[in-house]
Amino acid sequence: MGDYRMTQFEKVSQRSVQHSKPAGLVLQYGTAGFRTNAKQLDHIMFRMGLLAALRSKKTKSTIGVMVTASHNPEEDNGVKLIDPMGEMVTPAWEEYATLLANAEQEGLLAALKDVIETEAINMSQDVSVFIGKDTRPSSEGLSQAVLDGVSSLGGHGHDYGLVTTPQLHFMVRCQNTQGCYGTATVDGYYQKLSKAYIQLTKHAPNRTDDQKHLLVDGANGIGALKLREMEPFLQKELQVSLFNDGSSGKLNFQCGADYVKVQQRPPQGVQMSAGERCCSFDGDADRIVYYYNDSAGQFHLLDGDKIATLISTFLKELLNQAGLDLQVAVVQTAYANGSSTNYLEETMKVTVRCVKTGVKHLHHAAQEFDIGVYFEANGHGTVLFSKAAEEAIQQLALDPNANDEKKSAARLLENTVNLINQTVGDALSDMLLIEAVLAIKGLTIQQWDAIYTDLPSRQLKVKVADRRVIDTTDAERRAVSPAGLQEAIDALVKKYKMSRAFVRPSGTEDVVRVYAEADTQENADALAHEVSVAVYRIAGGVGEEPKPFH
Ligand code: 16G
Ligand code: MG
Repeated sequence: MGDYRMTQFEKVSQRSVQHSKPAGLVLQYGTAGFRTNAKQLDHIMFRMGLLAALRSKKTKSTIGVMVTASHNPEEDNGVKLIDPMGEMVTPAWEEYATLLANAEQEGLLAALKDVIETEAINMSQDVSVFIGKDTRPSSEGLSQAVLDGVSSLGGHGHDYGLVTTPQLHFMVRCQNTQGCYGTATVDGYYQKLSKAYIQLTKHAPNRTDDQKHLLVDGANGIGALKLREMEPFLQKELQVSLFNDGSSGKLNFQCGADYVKVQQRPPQGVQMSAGERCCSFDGDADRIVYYYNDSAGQFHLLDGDKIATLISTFLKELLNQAGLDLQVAVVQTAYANGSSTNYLEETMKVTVRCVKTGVKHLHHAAQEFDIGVYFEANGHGTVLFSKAAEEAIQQLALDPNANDEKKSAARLLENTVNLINQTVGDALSDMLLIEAVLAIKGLTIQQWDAIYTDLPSRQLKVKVADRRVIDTTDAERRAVSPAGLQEAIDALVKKYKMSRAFVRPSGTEDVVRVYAEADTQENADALAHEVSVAVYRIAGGVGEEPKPFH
């Protein structure tokens, strides 16, 4: 009984040949999806199009696929999947992604059928996939390969073209909440955020143009483009000088949030005067860090920890004013500066939770609280409000019996909720929130910086033969293997005051990362170096032994 029409699977099989996998190539769906040199990714993109189509059938929802390699160099690229509520794809499906990605050409259909069977997917269900890409030259062709994958399973792919990663997350959530979260367009995103921002800045009526002025390093990426697009919506309530806007410089090269955070120095190409407020986005605009130079020319970084502190303090004060009994918690990783954790716990009296590196872990933990503020020190973060918290805030804002002070606080909270992209960390949204908070509280960047003083820290990386020999526990703060490594670290840490150090295998690069902090920069540098040497000796270092930092 031959069917004269081409079956779905024949179509997949035929199209997949145009996106054939290099035999033997093995790639992992890592912390933030697949990420490697763009030349190796065409088959991955096609297959992620297939997987997104299946995920859409399974969840009967719109799924997102973002083509980006974030802060990696321009020649790399990558892809990540977005689940129906705009969050990162669920771990079980990360495994399917790795499975599909590594099936050799002749085994692809079998791997696909495996997923369909395991998940009992109804293949007659419709498919809706949203696709976005960053500004890398390779993103154009690679996003076409995703679309090819979606359509070869008979699905409909909506191509949003150039968008930031958080914009795509936002639009997926809008679509799957039938517009409750906002309108699933880039304009809908600008409208929702700018409206909330302008409402908030009404509570800071006497700002001068100087106070509204912000220097932005766009990392020569998509964030620069989208900030330009958004500017008219902000009605001059934010006045931006945009640097590294992509018109001449190279993506992420000596600029962007990752460069500034890791190097602890200002980006190239930004003209900063003393005391001026500056921020940097990363290459897909899901991270932001702030910084300034003081009058002595000294550089000061305000990273994710400082941002989490500013935002959680602001929220706590508003909740107090509103008389709302909602718990605020802050979720951090092992990279959080010890001073920030101390300040949050001891002075602010907020609950602090430490989890493994990677946005999905932070996001998940933050969901357990009424209000969960999460930030990685590297500047990726946002705030999650439980449904009950949002309802309590809305109710109070409308309550005819509530006094003016409470109502006003509730309205501020309401606008804060609307300004925040609750799907994922978002440089544009975080920037507007920070600007609004500074304006309302009347804080300069120096005053914000002075809330607590960071302990000096240093990050290094070590090359080893196989980084999987390192296994960690306690949210990556202790190494359980190889034997003797943790004992060596403990002994080194004891030599310094106010010190702490840990090591972990990177999820995105073939290296082991080392973090150390101590009472002085010299000591933090020395401790980081000594721990690097311990890793090199105990965990199978390759190449030259790490040299002292200076
Ligand atoms: C990815 C993660 C980021 C994490 C970083 C760690 C997402 C969206 N991004 O960029 O959260 O901090 O990896 O990289 O999850 P590492 O494992 O190489 O240190
Ligand atoms: Mg990023």
